[in-house]
Amino acid sequence: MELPQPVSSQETGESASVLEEGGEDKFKTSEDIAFYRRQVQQVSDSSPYQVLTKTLKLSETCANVHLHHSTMKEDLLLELHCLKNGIVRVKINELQPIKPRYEATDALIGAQHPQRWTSQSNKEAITLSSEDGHVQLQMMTSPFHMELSSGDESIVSVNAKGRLHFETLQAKLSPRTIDASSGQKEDPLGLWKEEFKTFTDIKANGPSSVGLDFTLHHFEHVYGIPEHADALKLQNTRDGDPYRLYNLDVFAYKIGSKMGLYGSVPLLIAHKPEQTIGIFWLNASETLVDINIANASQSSDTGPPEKRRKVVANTDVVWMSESGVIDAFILLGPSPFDVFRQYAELTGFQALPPLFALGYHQCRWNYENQEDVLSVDQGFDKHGIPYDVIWLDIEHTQGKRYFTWDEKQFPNPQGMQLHLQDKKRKLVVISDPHIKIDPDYFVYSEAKKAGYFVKDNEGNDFVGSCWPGPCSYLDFCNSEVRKWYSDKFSLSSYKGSTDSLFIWNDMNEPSVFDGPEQTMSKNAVHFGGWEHRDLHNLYGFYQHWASADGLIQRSKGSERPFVLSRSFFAGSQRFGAVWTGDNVASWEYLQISIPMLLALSITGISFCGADIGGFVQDPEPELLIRWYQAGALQPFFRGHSSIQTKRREPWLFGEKTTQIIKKAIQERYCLLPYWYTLFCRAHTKAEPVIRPVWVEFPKELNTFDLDSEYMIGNALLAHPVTEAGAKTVNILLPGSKERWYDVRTYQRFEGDQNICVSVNLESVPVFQRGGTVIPRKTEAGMTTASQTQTAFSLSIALDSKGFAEGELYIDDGYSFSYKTEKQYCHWKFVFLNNVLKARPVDEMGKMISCLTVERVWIMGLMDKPVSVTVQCPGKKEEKLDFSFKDETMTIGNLHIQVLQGWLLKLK
Ligand code: NBV
Repeated sequence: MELPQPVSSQETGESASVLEEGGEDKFKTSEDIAFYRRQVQQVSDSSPYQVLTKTLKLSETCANVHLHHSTMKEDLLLELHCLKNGIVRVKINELQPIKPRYEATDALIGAQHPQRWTSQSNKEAITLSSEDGHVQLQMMTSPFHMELSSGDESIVSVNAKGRLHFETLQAKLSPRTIDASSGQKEDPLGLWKEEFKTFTDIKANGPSSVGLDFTLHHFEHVYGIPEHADALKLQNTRDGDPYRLYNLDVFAYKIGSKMGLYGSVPLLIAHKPEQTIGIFWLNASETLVDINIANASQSSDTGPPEKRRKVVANTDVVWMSESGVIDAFILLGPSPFDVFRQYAELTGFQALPPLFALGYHQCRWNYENQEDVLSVDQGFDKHGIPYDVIWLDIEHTQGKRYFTWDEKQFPNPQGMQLHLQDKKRKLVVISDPHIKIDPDYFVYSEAKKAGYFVKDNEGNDFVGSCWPGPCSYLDFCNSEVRKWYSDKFSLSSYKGSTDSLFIWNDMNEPSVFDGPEQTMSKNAVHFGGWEHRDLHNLYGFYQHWASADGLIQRSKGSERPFVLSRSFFAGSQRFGAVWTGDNVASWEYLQISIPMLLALSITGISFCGADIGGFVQDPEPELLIRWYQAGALQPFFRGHSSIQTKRREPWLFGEKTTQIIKKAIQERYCLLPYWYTLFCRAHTKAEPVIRPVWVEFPKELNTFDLDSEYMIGNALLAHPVTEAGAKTVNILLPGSKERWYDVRTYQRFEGDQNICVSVNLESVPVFQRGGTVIPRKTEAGMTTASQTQTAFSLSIALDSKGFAEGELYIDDGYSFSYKTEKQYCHWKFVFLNNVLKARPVDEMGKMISCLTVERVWIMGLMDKPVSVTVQCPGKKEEKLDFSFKDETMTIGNLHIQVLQGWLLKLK
């Protein structure tokens, strides 16, 4: 690939190496990681830990017991919690650490709800049973390992492979760790000092890594642990190439790699036809995950013969983290949706986005000045292409000083926003975490004075190079800094901002151009004395949090924020959206966007997207078209491009391309009632907005490996075209009892078959599942706000029993009044026995809406109805005109108020 040139600006701190594609040798491989080498080297046949049975204590909330290391003579404290919602928490810390070890509890929300254990013990084992009788935990005492079962099924073993590893903190340079007599190079195990390229990591606390293995019984399909540019189904790492969770700025990252990218969610989901479970490893330091999927002959099941026959495979998962404690949550499912809910009850539900954020976003590094912004805005109007938000990247600031404007290029930012506001459009601007060292820059001077920057290991402000040159980095891990940063978004502080300006947090891994692996040195120090190594993966999470809070406070708590963050951790879903960073304009990156977004979606982060068109390099028109079509079917829908690329607003590639892109965007806008309803379900029920096909068809083995197609909610199956020159696409329509309908032609297909459909440049294969009702808008409009008065349509796809159901959620689209005043309506539509009924999902919603349903079409009607009538409350039954063709009936000109109990009867 051709290397893009660095941006030319003398002031900035960028270097050519920042923009090297793949830039792989900048980053570590597992062999470069000392704690990984140590843990792998120490693998032995059996665990050195034993349970000290006599120390067992049961309390209201947990069971505690000591684990004794037979050679090191050190004791650990094991805490076991059984939470009411089907979660078992396994916590291991030092019994008496010489100083506290970091716990990533900010990722969690609220109180857990423990239940009591009862116990039985003998010399060999302690058996714990949960109060409700659903969970048993058998703890073998020597060597220590545990079997977790629910009912009669053994589900997970813990430490069965003896990989419990806990490096207890020691006083500096204890003789145990430096063996001077070995004659080897100083500290070969990287205990107190680790070198990588030109960087030396001096470890103030010495070795502190932790690790533990989990055997997942009879599971051979595992997913999750984003972010990796790889297949959805996790691969065996027997080759010594573990999945890495370490947030890094990787420009034009390599596909098919297990290296760490911008964010991390340490949640792994295992699935088999009968059950889905999750392991959530709550640790914010660098983490490596080894996966060993053993095939049938390798798996050793010692259970009774009838169970042994059922063995397919076991998957061993070893989690290893550089510091902190062991805090693992085993989510017992049993369904995929149970796992999603269990995880959300720990880390929070997806924030409900303002409606505009589900529209189309137009971004570029950079829109040069306000004329440029206004002419792009006008371009959308001129071509009749809907869009909601235009974005400004780093160049809009005065020398990369966030919260300021380049006054030459943007002399009237408020005027520009008011102009956009008139058209009901928004502006998003970037705000990165690095702060230019400049005593005349108010953000710098205030933070400097208050001591709000991360420190280096000598107690000075940490200094690293980034876009503005030498910078210090805000210590978002300190709640006081977050509060202060949030205040920076107030209209009085942020000059030139208005309440239609929203935020983008980039470079928050954090990216430090001259740091090891282009990030912050692990021995930098945060508030509370924590080393950066302890919480690295949480840094971006904290900035995202502070920005979202800032926008909420700006509106005095009344309006929903929109903040996009590049870096993330477990729980980031509470603050807004994330995207997959610096992808490339090639077909492979379009393809990989699907599994990447699915992995995020099943690990709680529903609001996610990938740069449409590819950030780096120039897409040919066909790729751009296909990317728009795919992006319109993904949750966060933003076109974005790097400063080195050619301009690519949708109308720059000729009339045909413009029209096809316009159609894709318009279709997205028409489908927004469905997307918004799905976001409501993600917000309240933790259902991923887009989801792998196996989530909807958990028993269908042929769905378990699918990366090219996915479900949008439970009703739509999308298979975007992601191959150059495609003339046909092979699609799996799952489910032997299912029916599927092509959303454009209404053609019906039976499930459980592979079909080959012909495609042209305009085709986007999407199928509606029989048994569902999808709400749509009858017109796309030019913005989401312009749709407020637009009528709905309902597309009803019947299953083989002539049944269908679906929902519609609406609220004002921007405030919290859906929560504080129940200003929403949530309706359900059920078609049964030739009658379509509308009724509220719950009676709590108070919103009054006069919006109407204009059009209903029913697919899969075997016979043409003789007549159709509608009955609205307080009105006489009315006969309706309809048309019927190829099993599909269409009723237009309905004008029924959508939100009142009405009946549509077919005879
Ligand atoms: O701020 C400039 C870019 C931004 O456009 C992109 O989306 C981010 O992922 N940013 C990275 C920094 C420079 C990347 C080379």
